[in-house]
Amino acid sequence: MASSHEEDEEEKQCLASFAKMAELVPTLPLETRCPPLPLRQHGGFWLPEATLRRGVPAVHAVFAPRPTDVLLASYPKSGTTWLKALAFATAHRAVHPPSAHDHPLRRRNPHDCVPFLEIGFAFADDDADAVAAKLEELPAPRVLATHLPFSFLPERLRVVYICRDPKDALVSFWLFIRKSSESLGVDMESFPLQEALELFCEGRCFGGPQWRHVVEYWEASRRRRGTGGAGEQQVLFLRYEEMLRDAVGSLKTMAEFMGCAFSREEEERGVVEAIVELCSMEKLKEVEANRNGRTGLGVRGDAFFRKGVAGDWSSHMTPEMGKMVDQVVEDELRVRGSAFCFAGDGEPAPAASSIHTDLPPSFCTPPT
Ligand code: PAP
Repeated sequence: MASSHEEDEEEKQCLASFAKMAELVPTLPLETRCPPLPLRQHGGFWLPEATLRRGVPAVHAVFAPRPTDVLLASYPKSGTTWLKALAFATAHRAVHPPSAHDHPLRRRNPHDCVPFLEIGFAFADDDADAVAAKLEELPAPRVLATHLPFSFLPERLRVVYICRDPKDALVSFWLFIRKSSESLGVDMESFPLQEALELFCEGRCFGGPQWRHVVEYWEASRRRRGTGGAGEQQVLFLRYEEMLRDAVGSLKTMAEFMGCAFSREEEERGVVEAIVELCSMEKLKEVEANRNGRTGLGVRGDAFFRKGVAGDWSSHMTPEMGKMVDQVVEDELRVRGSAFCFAGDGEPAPAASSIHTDLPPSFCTPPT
């Protein structure tokens, strides 16, 4: 277990090393037991080799953030697809009202509406400049996504993070791999749930350790909320479970943070509810691209939409397996000295009116 001081040192060294990642990667610890990709450990996290080799350097050297960009960040299987749909529909509601029959989310997978930053750079056939040029072409405000840890991000970004119960994220990941095993070339015989659980508890999984991923963003959200000076990161920390309980309230908070709060007139017209409905599991599951299509990265569209509830881990893991995760997380958070709690920190989610940012004011024109 790394102490908090050791983790700070790791973060500093990690930042300094992004430029020479290509040389560094072959020397980093390797993990091949967690499909679908070989992982390397750097800066305290296990990330896909290609992400480290090509994705991270390009994000720092080629990607040019804009003040109006919104970056959606998450540990895998924490509600990214849902967050992408909600943020995209909110940011572009002037051009694409949620009721429009040809709304992009009625035709395309949310992952094809909101690209992953580092994954695009890591896995595209094009070179980094060509990928960056495509990002430049995205209509403003750009909504982008990442699974990178907070300490791997460039500065000056407005970040919305979504956190989920680690047990549900783990089970959702394992079922996702099982569902797409054919296209991912994964032999599930060698990846039973017990193996996934053990790797997860050692933090040796995509983006792991999950708790460290979450805590970095949570700490950033508390450090910077309402006090960020120009050029600083600002992080809105959302919880999947809270979003399930109150999707409308969460969306209003997110829109305010994104700089495109819903007007009273929009609220009265039911625009917020219409976006929530458009992005609901039921509606997204009906979309042909999400039923039978594949995303731009070749993954089955339907693999991203399963149950979408809190606590479903218990349908797949025994109570003992659940306790094992809880115990590891609790121990690790104690060693780090973090006040973070997955069950909630006793604080209600920040109300939209309590969020003060120094970021540009609303950049969306509400639909007329
Ligand atoms: P990713 O990291 O590969 O992008 P991500 O979207 O974060 O995946 O996670 C998928 C989970 O979000 C699935 O959870 P489950 O396996 O426990 O069911 C998926 O069902 C859920 N999900 C996808 N879309 C929605 C939605 N519209 N509302 C609620 N949950 C959703």
